[in-house]
Amino acid sequence: TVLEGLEPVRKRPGMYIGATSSSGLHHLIWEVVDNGIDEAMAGYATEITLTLMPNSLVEISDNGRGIPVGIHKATGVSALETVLTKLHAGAKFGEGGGYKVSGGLHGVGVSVVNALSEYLKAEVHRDGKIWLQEYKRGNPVKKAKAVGTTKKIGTVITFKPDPQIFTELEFDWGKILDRLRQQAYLTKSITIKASDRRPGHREKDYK
Ligand code: 0RA
Repeated sequence: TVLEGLEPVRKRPGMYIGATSSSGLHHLIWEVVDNGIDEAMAGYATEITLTLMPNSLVEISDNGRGIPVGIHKATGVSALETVLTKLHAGAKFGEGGGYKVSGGLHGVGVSVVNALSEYLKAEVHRDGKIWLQEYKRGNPVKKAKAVGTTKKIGTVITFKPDPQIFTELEFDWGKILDRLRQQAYLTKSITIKASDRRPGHREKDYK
């Protein structure tokens, strides 16, 4: 697998997400949701939740396998940090170094979301532990560390798109619901729960 840093993404965001307008902004959401959909198609995730919060903060969780947290052979850092800080050529890798081809047709990877986020937090529930790592503009603030125990399994990604990159920072609830409705329809085994916690609070579930 070819691994590259995130500088090219911040230099030429349009090459990875098409645009830095509203369209590109929403691409960040599609990318993370598509990873949850991949986990559903692989037979693991059954639920994806999306929460829009004030200040363009978005939280997307899935109950898939959780991004692997073990040390990744090729990089010497956790697989979690590798997944979030390296561009990969369309392949997903697990703890063992094996990889699977992403089910997503045009997924560029969550590392692109990280590169284009002023702030991103990854929380992984795996093997009874909660793992946490935060990033600023794609750079880890610290190493990933276990911060507690859990009975759940899955991934929670919270991010804030970078105003240095995007010309539009307001997420469009209607546009998001359209996409989530389609994804839920195409992926029979998934339930998608969406919540808008910006002023005027609204919610929608797709089964
Ligand atoms: C790399 C490898 C595996 C899963 C994932 C990444 C993964 C990424 C995301 C992003 C959001 N949710 C996610 N869930 C999983 C395979 C895991 C394994 O082999 O155990």
